[in-house]
Amino acid sequence: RLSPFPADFLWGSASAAYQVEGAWDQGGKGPSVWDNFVRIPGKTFKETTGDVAVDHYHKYKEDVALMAEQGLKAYRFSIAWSRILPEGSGAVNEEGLRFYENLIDELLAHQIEPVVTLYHWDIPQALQDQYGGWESRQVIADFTNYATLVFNRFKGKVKHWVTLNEQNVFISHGYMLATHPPGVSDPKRMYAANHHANLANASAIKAFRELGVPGKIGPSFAYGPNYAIDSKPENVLAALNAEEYNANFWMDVYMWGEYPKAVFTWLEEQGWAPDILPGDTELLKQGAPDFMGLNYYQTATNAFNPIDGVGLGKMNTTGEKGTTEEQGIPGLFKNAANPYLEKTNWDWEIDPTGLRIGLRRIASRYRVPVFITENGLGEYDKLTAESEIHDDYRIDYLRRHALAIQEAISDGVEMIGYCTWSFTDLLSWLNGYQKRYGFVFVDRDEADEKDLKRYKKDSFYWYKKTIAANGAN
Ligand code: BGP
Repeated sequence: RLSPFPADFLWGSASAAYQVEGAWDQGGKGPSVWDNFVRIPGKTFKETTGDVAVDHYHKYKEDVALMAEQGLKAYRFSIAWSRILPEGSGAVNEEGLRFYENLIDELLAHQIEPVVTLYHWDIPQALQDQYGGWESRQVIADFTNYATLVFNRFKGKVKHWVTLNEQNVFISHGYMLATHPPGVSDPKRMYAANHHANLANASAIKAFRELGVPGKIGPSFAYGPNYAIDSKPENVLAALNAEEYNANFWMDVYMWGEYPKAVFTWLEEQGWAPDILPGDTELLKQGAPDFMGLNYYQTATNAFNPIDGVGLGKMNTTGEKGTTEEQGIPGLFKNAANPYLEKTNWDWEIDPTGLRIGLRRIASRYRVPVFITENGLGEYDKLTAESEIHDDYRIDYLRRHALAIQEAISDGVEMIGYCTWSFTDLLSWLNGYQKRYGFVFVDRDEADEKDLKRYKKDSFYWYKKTIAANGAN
């Protein structure tokens, strides 16, 4: 029998500053690494930028009114570090703080809980130029100071805080796949930057506790639970390797302050291990989060990969089905298509049961409450002549994932809430504006901002009913 959702379950939706705000050079904001990266030819789909995005910076009241109409309980958004500290540290831009204060007050006036992400990939360009951003230990102090400023300003108003969004994604894409800023491919640099991000995360959580900020704090991790392609022992081992390298490698550090031994030994053998200085482990151990934020989109299915097997492969960023390349770590594992799962046009496998499996694994490994901070379906949507959007595929996707959460709750997993990705349509980092996720359609495409008018999709009304009933219908 299914247990009901808790009475205070946070039915929410999420976004990130760079993907919605626009106003990239307005209101005293300094440039972030993304503002620069999108200007390098060939880096994003059709050279799309977030310069204007969906202009949430100017239209936030209209967007909050739509959230209120839907009955949303929580809205997760990120603060752009360089809107608050244009140089990354030092002089504070009061106008930037006021923008977020206005947004938070507007949400609270409509009984919507603000869930604040401190970092969703947009480190100030000034810090990248000064000392190489995440590659320098200086980032730990600068991130902590920025976090402290924000904690002090918004404490009491914000109850749930997210430190870093998808450290595993911004680090691996930034320093290995070279598809995110700074766009390099160098494992030694990657693991150093990653170690500093771990320390910055722990240091911000420590500061949060020392300041006595009321509420809960944790990172949001991009979790894709791993399956073996079949029961051949070499393939089962490959899936175990993948889970260890792609998930435990990050979440063990968040929770326990230590890297998994097998991975760290491998890093040492490769000559890629980060320098762990005296005091690092103590700091990491002081940064255990109150909850694990999980962004769940899909599972990964794995198979044996020989030592001369596949390495990095290209992603599908065009929406042409079947263009994702095989990839893996030679000698450890590779990804394989799961014959039981359907795929989106961007080759993302649809797997609601995988969410239940992932929630069970995380709850039993770490014994912390879980907050799903992202989950959703990126697809082409069509505005009809009657100004409607019939996204029944998205309703089906979300309904099945909400049900998987309810099943996990019934299994005993402690859940804080569920934020869908996303509330309005927004910029998909590498896929432009044609890959849409929102409940609210925004009329724009890659080249043309059009009028940025908002239209409610069918899924908007479905989620409204689901929230009102406190459960999927
Ligand atoms: C997550 C990010 C989001 C969002 C989402 C969808 O990794 O945290 O910012 O973009 O994925 O991804 P995409 O836009 O690539 O489809």
